[in-house]
Amino acid sequence: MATTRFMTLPRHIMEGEKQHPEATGELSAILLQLGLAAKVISLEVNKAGLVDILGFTGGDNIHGEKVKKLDLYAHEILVKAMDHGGHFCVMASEEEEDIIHLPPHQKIGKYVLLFDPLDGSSNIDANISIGTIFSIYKRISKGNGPGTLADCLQPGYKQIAAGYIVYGSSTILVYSAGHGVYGFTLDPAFGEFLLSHDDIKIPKCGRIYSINEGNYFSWHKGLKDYIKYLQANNFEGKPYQARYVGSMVADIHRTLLYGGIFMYPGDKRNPKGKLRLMYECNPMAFIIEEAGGRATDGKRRILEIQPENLHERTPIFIGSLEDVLLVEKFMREAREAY
Ligand code: AHM
Ligand code: MG
Repeated sequence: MATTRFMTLPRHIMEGEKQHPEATGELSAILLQLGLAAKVISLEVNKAGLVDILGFTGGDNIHGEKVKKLDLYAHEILVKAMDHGGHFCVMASEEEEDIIHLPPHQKIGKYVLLFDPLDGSSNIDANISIGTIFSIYKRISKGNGPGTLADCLQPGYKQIAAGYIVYGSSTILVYSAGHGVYGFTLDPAFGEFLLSHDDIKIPKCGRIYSINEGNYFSWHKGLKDYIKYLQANNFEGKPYQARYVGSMVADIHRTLLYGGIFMYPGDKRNPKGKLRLMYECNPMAFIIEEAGGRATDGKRRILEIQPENLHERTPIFIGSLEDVLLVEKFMREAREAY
Protein backbone atom coordinates (compact mmCIF):
# COMPACT_ATOMS: atom_id res chain seq x y z
CA MET A 1 0.00 0.00 0.00
CA ALA A 2 2.74 2.42 1.02
CA THR A 3 4.61 2.09 -2.30
CA THR A 4 1.41 2.67 -4.29
CA ARG A 5 0.76 5.83 -2.32
CA PHE A 6 4.00 7.41 -3.43
CA MET A 7 3.94 6.33 -7.04
CA THR A 8 3.78 9.74 -8.68
CA LEU A 9 2.94 10.25 -12.33
CA PRO A 10 6.57 11.11 -13.26
CA ARG A 11 7.92 8.09 -11.42
CA HIS A 12 5.33 5.78 -12.98
CA ILE A 13 6.14 7.08 -16.46
CA MET A 14 9.89 6.70 -15.92
CA GLU A 15 9.52 3.16 -14.59
CA GLY A 16 7.30 2.27 -17.54
CA GLU A 17 9.98 3.60 -19.85
CA LYS A 18 12.65 1.36 -18.30
CA GLN A 19 10.56 -1.66 -19.29
CA HIS A 20 10.67 -0.51 -22.90
CA PRO A 21 14.34 -0.04 -23.80
CA GLU A 22 13.34 1.10 -27.30
CA ALA A 23 11.51 4.12 -25.82
CA THR A 24 13.14 7.47 -26.53
CA GLY A 25 11.56 9.19 -23.54
CA GLU A 26 9.62 11.56 -25.76
CA LEU A 27 6.23 10.11 -24.99
CA SER A 28 7.04 10.36 -21.29
CA ALA A 29 7.92 14.02 -21.70
CA ILE A 30 4.62 14.62 -23.51
CA LEU A 31 2.60 12.91 -20.79
CA LEU A 32 4.35 14.89 -18.09
CA GLN A 33 3.65 18.12 -19.91
CA LEU A 34 0.00 17.15 -20.29
CA GLY A 35 -0.08 16.46 -16.54
CA LEU A 36 1.21 19.97 -15.91
CA ALA A 37 -1.41 21.53 -18.19
CA ALA A 38 -4.06 19.47 -16.35
CA LYS A 39 -2.97 20.96 -13.02
CA VAL A 40 -3.28 24.50 -14.36
CA ILE A 41 -6.72 23.83 -15.85
CA SER A 42 -7.84 22.05 -12.67
CA LEU A 43 -6.94 25.09 -10.57
CA GLU A 44 -8.96 27.35 -12.82
CA VAL A 45 -11.93 24.96 -12.92
CA ASN A 46 -11.93 24.89 -9.11
CA LYS A 47 -12.17 28.68 -9.07
CA ALA A 48 -15.06 28.79 -11.55
CA GLY A 49 -17.70 29.10 -8.83
CA LEU A 50 -16.02 32.26 -7.53
CA VAL A 51 -16.31 34.15 -10.77
CA ASP A 52 -19.63 35.83 -9.91
CA ILE A 53 -18.74 36.42 -6.25
CA LEU A 54 -15.53 38.19 -7.16
CA GLY A 55 -17.26 40.23 -9.82
CA PHE A 56 -15.25 38.85 -12.73
CA THR A 57 -18.14 38.78 -15.18
CA GLY A 58 -18.90 41.49 -17.67
CA GLY A 59 -15.82 41.19 -19.80
CA ASP A 60 -12.91 42.39 -17.65
CA ASN A 61 -11.45 40.95 -14.48
CA ILE A 62 -9.95 42.94 -11.60
CA HIS A 63 -6.67 43.26 -13.45
CA GLY A 64 -8.44 44.84 -16.40
CA GLU A 65 -7.95 41.62 -18.40
CA LYS A 66 -10.66 40.10 -20.53
CA VAL A 67 -12.29 37.12 -18.80
CA LYS A 68 -12.09 34.08 -21.02
CA LYS A 69 -14.63 31.34 -21.19
CA LEU A 70 -13.16 28.41 -19.37
CA ASP A 71 -13.13 26.13 -22.39
CA LEU A 72 -11.16 28.69 -24.40
CA TYR A 73 -8.82 29.18 -21.44
CA ALA A 74 -8.23 25.41 -21.30
CA HIS A 75 -7.57 25.39 -25.05
CA GLU A 76 -4.95 28.11 -24.72
CA ILE A 77 -3.26 26.46 -21.77
CA LEU A 78 -2.94 23.21 -23.68
CA VAL A 79 -1.60 24.90 -26.80
CA LYS A 80 0.94 26.88 -24.77
CA ALA A 81 1.99 23.89 -22.69
CA MET A 82 2.42 21.61 -25.68
CA ASP A 83 3.66 23.72 -28.59
CA HIS A 84 7.29 24.24 -27.63
CA GLY A 85 8.63 20.88 -26.45
CA GLY A 86 9.78 19.90 -29.93
CA HIS A 87 7.64 16.76 -29.86
CA PHE A 88 4.77 17.66 -32.16
CA CYS A 89 4.47 18.47 -35.84
CA VAL A 90 0.82 19.51 -35.66
CA MET A 91 -2.07 19.70 -33.19
CA ALA A 92 -5.86 19.95 -33.40
CA SER A 93 -8.44 21.01 -30.83
CA GLU A 94 -12.20 20.73 -30.64
CA GLU A 95 -12.16 24.49 -30.05
CA GLU A 96 -10.44 25.33 -33.32
CA GLU A 97 -11.74 24.69 -36.80
CA ASP A 98 -8.42 24.05 -38.54
CA ILE A 99 -5.26 22.20 -37.59
CA ILE A 100 -2.90 24.10 -35.31
CA HIS A 101 0.61 24.63 -36.57
CA LEU A 102 3.56 25.03 -34.24
CA PRO A 103 4.91 28.56 -33.83
CA PRO A 104 7.62 29.49 -36.33
CA HIS A 105 11.18 28.56 -35.30
CA GLN A 106 9.97 25.83 -32.96
CA LYS A 107 11.57 22.43 -33.36
CA ILE A 108 9.17 20.12 -35.19
CA GLY A 109 8.70 16.63 -33.81
CA LYS A 110 7.24 13.32 -34.88
CA TYR A 111 4.01 13.27 -32.86
CA VAL A 112 0.49 14.59 -33.42
CA LEU A 113 -1.75 15.81 -30.60
CA LEU A 114 -5.55 16.06 -30.70
CA PHE A 115 -7.55 17.28 -27.74
CA ASP A 116 -10.89 18.39 -26.41
CA PRO A 117 -9.74 21.01 -23.88
CA LEU A 118 -12.85 21.08 -21.69
CA ASP A 119 -15.57 18.62 -22.54
CA GLY A 120 -19.01 19.06 -21.00
CA SER A 121 -18.33 22.72 -20.30
CA SER A 122 -22.05 23.56 -20.29
CA ASN A 123 -22.06 21.80 -16.89
CA ILE A 124 -19.59 24.18 -15.24
CA ASP A 125 -22.14 26.53 -13.69
CA ALA A 126 -23.87 23.63 -11.94
CA ASN A 127 -20.58 22.41 -10.42
CA ILE A 128 -20.81 19.14 -12.35
CA SER A 129 -17.69 17.20 -13.39
CA ILE A 130 -16.08 18.12 -16.68
CA GLY A 131 -12.92 16.92 -18.37
CA THR A 132 -10.06 17.20 -20.83
CA ILE A 133 -9.50 14.45 -23.42
CA PHE A 134 -6.31 13.85 -25.42
CA SER A 135 -5.10 11.59 -28.17
CA ILE A 136 -1.56 11.10 -29.53
CA TYR A 137 -0.47 9.71 -32.91
CA LYS A 138 2.82 9.42 -34.78
CA ARG A 139 3.08 11.57 -37.88
CA ILE A 140 2.62 9.83 -41.23
CA SER A 141 3.76 12.68 -43.48
CA LYS A 142 7.33 12.45 -44.67
CA GLY A 143 10.12 14.79 -43.73
CA ASN A 144 10.68 17.13 -40.80
CA GLY A 145 8.42 19.96 -41.95
CA PRO A 146 5.11 21.02 -40.42
CA GLY A 147 2.50 18.31 -40.01
CA THR A 148 -0.58 18.12 -42.21
CA LEU A 149 -4.28 17.45 -41.97
CA ALA A 150 -3.58 13.86 -43.04
CA ASP A 151 -1.41 13.43 -39.92
CA CYS A 152 -4.49 14.26 -37.86
CA LEU A 153 -6.95 12.15 -39.83
CA GLN A 154 -5.66 8.73 -38.79
CA PRO A 155 -7.94 5.94 -37.61
CA GLY A 156 -8.03 5.53 -33.84
CA TYR A 157 -6.23 2.18 -33.75
CA LYS A 158 -3.09 4.12 -34.70
CA GLN A 159 -3.14 6.11 -31.46
CA ILE A 160 -0.01 5.48 -29.45
CA ALA A 161 -1.46 6.97 -26.28
CA ALA A 162 -4.68 8.56 -25.10
CA GLY A 163 -6.22 9.73 -21.89
CA TYR A 164 -8.47 12.09 -20.05
CA ILE A 165 -8.53 14.24 -16.96
CA VAL A 166 -11.76 14.42 -15.01
CA TYR A 167 -12.26 17.49 -12.83
CA GLY A 168 -14.67 16.04 -10.30
CA SER A 169 -14.72 15.51 -6.55
CA SER A 170 -10.99 14.99 -7.18
CA THR A 171 -8.97 15.66 -10.29
CA ILE A 172 -8.03 12.32 -11.84
CA LEU A 173 -5.81 11.70 -14.86
CA VAL A 174 -6.30 8.40 -16.68
CA TYR A 175 -4.03 7.36 -19.53
CA SER A 176 -2.88 4.43 -21.56
CA ALA A 177 0.13 4.13 -23.80
CA GLY A 178 -1.00 0.70 -24.96
CA HIS A 179 0.30 -1.24 -21.94
CA GLY A 180 -2.59 -1.03 -19.48
CA VAL A 181 -4.72 1.80 -18.16
CA TYR A 182 -3.60 3.81 -15.15
CA GLY A 183 -5.34 6.45 -13.07
CA PHE A 184 -3.68 9.16 -10.95
CA THR A 185 -5.41 11.38 -8.42
CA LEU A 186 -4.15 14.91 -7.93
CA ASP A 187 -3.15 15.58 -4.34
CA PRO A 188 -4.07 19.26 -4.01
CA ALA A 189 -1.81 19.69 -0.98
CA PHE A 190 1.42 19.18 -2.89
CA GLY A 191 0.22 19.37 -6.46
CA GLU A 192 1.29 15.90 -7.55
CA PHE A 193 -0.63 13.18 -9.38
CA LEU A 194 -0.42 9.92 -7.37
CA LEU A 195 -1.19 6.47 -8.73
CA SER A 196 -4.64 5.60 -7.39
CA HIS A 197 -5.98 3.16 -10.00
CA ASP A 198 -3.41 0.57 -11.04
CA ASP A 199 -3.88 -1.43 -14.25
CA ILE A 200 -7.62 -0.74 -14.56
CA LYS A 201 -9.80 -3.49 -16.04
CA ILE A 202 -13.41 -2.78 -16.89
CA PRO A 203 -15.89 -5.42 -15.63
CA LYS A 204 -17.11 -7.81 -18.38
CA CYS A 205 -20.65 -6.66 -17.70
CA GLY A 206 -22.09 -3.91 -15.52
CA ARG A 207 -25.40 -2.85 -14.06
CA ILE A 208 -25.48 0.75 -15.28
CA TYR A 209 -26.64 2.16 -18.60
CA SER A 210 -25.98 5.75 -19.54
CA ILE A 211 -27.79 7.55 -22.34
CA ASN A 212 -29.79 10.75 -22.88
CA GLU A 213 -33.21 9.14 -22.70
CA GLY A 214 -34.88 12.42 -23.65
CA ASN A 215 -34.16 11.44 -27.26
CA TYR A 216 -36.08 8.15 -26.91
CA PHE A 217 -38.69 8.87 -29.58
CA SER A 218 -36.02 9.52 -32.22
CA TRP A 219 -34.14 6.28 -31.55
CA HIS A 220 -33.67 3.19 -33.66
CA LYS A 221 -36.20 0.44 -32.84
CA GLY A 222 -33.43 -1.94 -31.72
CA LEU A 223 -32.14 0.61 -29.23
CA LYS A 224 -35.62 1.16 -27.78
CA ASP A 225 -36.02 -2.61 -27.38
CA TYR A 226 -32.59 -2.86 -25.73
CA ILE A 227 -33.34 -0.15 -23.17
CA LYS A 228 -36.68 -1.79 -22.32
CA TYR A 229 -34.82 -5.10 -21.91
CA LEU A 230 -32.40 -3.46 -19.46
CA GLN A 231 -35.29 -2.00 -17.48
CA ALA A 232 -36.88 -5.42 -17.05
CA ASN A 233 -35.23 -7.56 -14.39
CA ASN A 234 -32.31 -8.58 -16.55
CA PHE A 235 -29.30 -7.93 -14.34
CA GLU A 236 -29.10 -10.78 -11.85
CA GLY A 237 -32.88 -10.59 -11.44
CA LYS A 238 -32.92 -6.80 -11.04
CA PRO A 239 -33.29 -3.91 -13.48
CA TYR A 240 -30.26 -2.09 -14.78
CA GLN A 241 -29.74 1.34 -13.27
CA ALA A 242 -29.70 4.57 -15.29
CA ARG A 243 -26.97 7.15 -14.71
CA TYR A 244 -26.33 10.07 -17.05
CA VAL A 245 -24.16 12.99 -16.02
CA GLY A 246 -24.21 14.57 -19.47
CA SER A 247 -20.46 15.03 -19.27
CA MET A 248 -18.77 12.32 -21.31
CA VAL A 249 -15.57 12.17 -19.29
CA ALA A 250 -17.50 11.62 -16.05
CA ASP A 251 -19.84 9.08 -17.62
CA ILE A 252 -16.95 7.16 -19.17
CA HIS A 253 -14.87 7.28 -15.99
CA ARG A 254 -17.74 5.72 -14.02
CA THR A 255 -18.27 3.14 -16.77
CA LEU A 256 -14.57 2.23 -16.73
CA LEU A 257 -14.58 1.67 -12.97
CA TYR A 258 -18.04 0.13 -12.40
CA GLY A 259 -18.80 -1.40 -15.80
CA GLY A 260 -21.95 -1.01 -17.87
CA ILE A 261 -22.50 0.96 -21.03
CA PHE A 262 -22.42 4.57 -22.21
CA MET A 263 -24.22 5.43 -25.43
CA TYR A 264 -24.62 8.45 -27.64
CA PRO A 265 -26.47 6.97 -30.61
CA GLY A 266 -27.38 8.45 -33.93
CA ASP A 267 -31.08 9.15 -34.20
CA LYS A 268 -33.63 10.47 -36.67
CA ARG A 269 -32.62 14.07 -36.06
CA ASN A 270 -28.86 13.53 -35.80
CA PRO A 271 -27.91 10.34 -37.65
CA LYS A 272 -24.26 10.68 -36.57
CA GLY A 273 -25.06 11.46 -32.95
CA LYS A 274 -23.29 14.31 -31.20
CA LEU A 275 -19.84 13.22 -30.11
CA ARG A 276 -16.71 13.87 -32.12
CA LEU A 277 -14.70 10.97 -33.48
CA MET A 278 -11.26 12.56 -33.19
CA TYR A 279 -11.53 14.38 -29.86
CA GLU A 280 -13.96 12.29 -27.83
CA CYS A 281 -14.73 8.85 -29.27
CA ASN A 282 -11.30 7.64 -30.43
CA PRO A 283 -9.39 8.42 -27.21
CA MET A 284 -12.16 6.97 -25.05
CA ALA A 285 -12.38 3.87 -27.27
CA PHE A 286 -8.60 3.39 -26.95
CA ILE A 287 -8.79 3.54 -23.15
CA ILE A 288 -11.85 1.30 -22.84
CA GLU A 289 -10.50 -1.33 -25.25
CA GLU A 290 -7.16 -1.29 -23.46
CA ALA A 291 -9.06 -1.98 -20.22
CA GLY A 292 -10.82 -4.97 -21.84
CA GLY A 293 -14.03 -3.29 -22.99
CA ARG A 294 -15.55 -2.54 -26.38
CA ALA A 295 -16.46 0.57 -28.38
CA THR A 296 -18.45 0.61 -31.62
CA ASP A 297 -20.75 2.84 -33.62
CA GLY A 298 -23.33 0.04 -33.47
CA LYS A 299 -21.77 -1.85 -36.35
CA ARG A 300 -18.08 -0.98 -36.64
CA ARG A 301 -15.27 -0.71 -34.13
CA ILE A 302 -14.78 3.00 -33.42
CA LEU A 303 -11.00 2.62 -33.72
CA GLU A 304 -11.32 1.35 -37.30
CA ILE A 305 -13.32 4.27 -38.67
CA GLN A 306 -11.33 6.15 -41.31
CA PRO A 307 -11.91 9.83 -40.46
CA GLU A 308 -12.71 12.23 -43.26
CA ASN A 309 -12.70 15.50 -41.42
CA LEU A 310 -11.41 16.83 -38.13
CA HIS A 311 -14.73 17.56 -36.48
CA GLU A 312 -16.82 14.64 -37.72
CA ARG A 313 -19.25 12.98 -35.36
CA THR A 314 -20.07 9.33 -34.80
CA PRO A 315 -22.63 7.36 -32.83
CA ILE A 316 -20.94 5.52 -29.97
CA PHE A 317 -21.71 2.49 -27.78
CA ILE A 318 -18.89 1.98 -25.32
CA GLY A 319 -18.22 0.09 -22.11
CA SER A 320 -18.26 -3.48 -20.81
CA LEU A 321 -17.71 -6.11 -23.50
CA GLU A 322 -20.93 -8.04 -22.91
CA ASP A 323 -23.12 -4.95 -22.65
CA VAL A 324 -21.86 -3.48 -25.93
CA LEU A 325 -22.21 -6.84 -27.71
CA LEU A 326 -25.79 -7.03 -26.49
CA VAL A 327 -26.87 -3.61 -27.78
CA GLU A 328 -25.29 -4.46 -31.14
CA LYS A 329 -27.32 -7.67 -31.22
CA PHE A 330 -30.58 -5.83 -30.50
CA MET A 331 -29.88 -3.31 -33.23
CA ARG A 332 -28.83 -5.97 -35.74
CA GLU A 333 -31.95 -8.03 -35.09
CA ALA A 334 -34.20 -4.99 -35.45
CA ARG A 335 -32.50 -4.11 -38.76
CA GLU A 336 -32.96 -7.63 -40.07
CA ALA A 337 -36.62 -7.69 -39.07
CA TYR A 338 -37.47 -4.58 -41.11
P1 AHM B 1 -19.34 19.53 -25.72
O1 AHM B 1 -18.18 19.00 -26.51
O2 AHM B 1 -20.02 20.69 -26.39
O3 AHM B 1 -19.00 19.78 -24.29
O4 AHM B 1 -20.48 18.39 -25.76
C1 AHM B 1 -20.14 17.09 -25.43
C2 AHM B 1 -20.96 16.64 -24.26
C3 AHM B 1 -20.49 15.33 -23.69
O5 AHM B 1 -19.63 15.53 -22.61
C4 AHM B 1 -21.76 14.67 -23.24
O6 AHM B 1 -21.65 13.27 -23.25
C5 AHM B 1 -22.76 15.15 -24.25
O7 AHM B 1 -22.27 16.39 -24.72
C6 AHM B 1 -24.12 15.37 -23.66
O8 AHM B 1 -25.00 15.77 -24.68
P2 AHM B 1 -26.58 15.86 -24.44
O9 AHM B 1 -26.81 17.07 -23.63
O10 AHM B 1 -27.15 15.95 -25.83
O11 AHM B 1 -27.02 14.59 -23.74
MG1 MG C 1 -16.46 17.97 -26.32
